[in-house]
Amino acid sequence: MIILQELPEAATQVATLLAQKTSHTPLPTVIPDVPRVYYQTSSEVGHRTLWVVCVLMGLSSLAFYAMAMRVPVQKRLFHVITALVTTFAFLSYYAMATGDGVTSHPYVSGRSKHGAVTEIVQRDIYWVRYVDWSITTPLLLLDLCLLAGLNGATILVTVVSDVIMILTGLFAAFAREEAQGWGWYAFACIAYLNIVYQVGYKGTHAMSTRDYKTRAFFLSLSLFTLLLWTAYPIVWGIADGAHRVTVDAEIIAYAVLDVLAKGVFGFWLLLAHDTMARSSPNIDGFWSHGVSHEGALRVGEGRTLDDD
Ligand code: RET
Repeated sequence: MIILQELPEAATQVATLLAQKTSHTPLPTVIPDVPRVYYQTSSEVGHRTLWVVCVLMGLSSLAFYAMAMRVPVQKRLFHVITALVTTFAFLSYYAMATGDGVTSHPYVSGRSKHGAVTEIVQRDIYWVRYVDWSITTPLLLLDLCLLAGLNGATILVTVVSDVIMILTGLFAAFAREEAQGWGWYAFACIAYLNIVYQVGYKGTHAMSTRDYKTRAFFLSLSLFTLLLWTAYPIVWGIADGAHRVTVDAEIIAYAVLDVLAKGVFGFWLLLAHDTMARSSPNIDGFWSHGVSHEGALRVGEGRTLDDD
């Protein structure tokens, strides 16, 4: 923590000097209480961590695109979704490593006996994480939902809950009052519980008719996801919520979780998926062949709208 402003002391010195010069009209000796401002920011350790994860996400993306090219387009859905996840993570880590996507947000860290604010801390918030999560977590959930064979209605509810979770998490991070922030946090946790219910409960149910190998795979991958995802609100609560750990510690904690939740998750899903290639879904239609132009009537080819 760096003390940047020693305003009360400076103000005292200025007042004393001025009082010495103007003997006829002495200045009032009451000095307003100016809160001290401290800054919580990352150091070299955090900076290096961000670069390491940026490189890992970039390499994972290349590996996932290469794996996608080795299978026919009909079998590429999981590869494309997973490669997009790490691509977005690569971009967001690049932003953070180069000093973008971050802003300093104040919170009150000290009050006098009478309740006046005496200390303010300006802590770095990496808002680009929330942009990343609002795109990548729905894609990760889509991987799990498609694997479980969940229906469209359940997938929509899951994805919307996820977006609500991330947006309310963002509002929590930028809350003006502590109580308001924890209120947003509570909404995010409710949305998260709904995701666990939709994917965990309904997903397991939808899986009951599938073969043993696919069922065991879904169960272990979703358990792995559940454990990792549950760690995010815990880290958030300790770091952004209660401000109990440094910005570097927060960066490292999210770095480990992100590598596991995106990189390791992706390799696990795609490698297992490739070994189960015969039982994995074959997606034809628009995904593999695009829009069919056969029999389509085009305005401007032979007839015009004026002919009608
Ligand atoms: C927040 C804070 C508010 C409460 C909750 C949260 C949950 C976040 C989750 C994030 C998952 C991120 C992943 C990223 C992958 O790289 C927004 C931290 C519940 C579950 C999987």
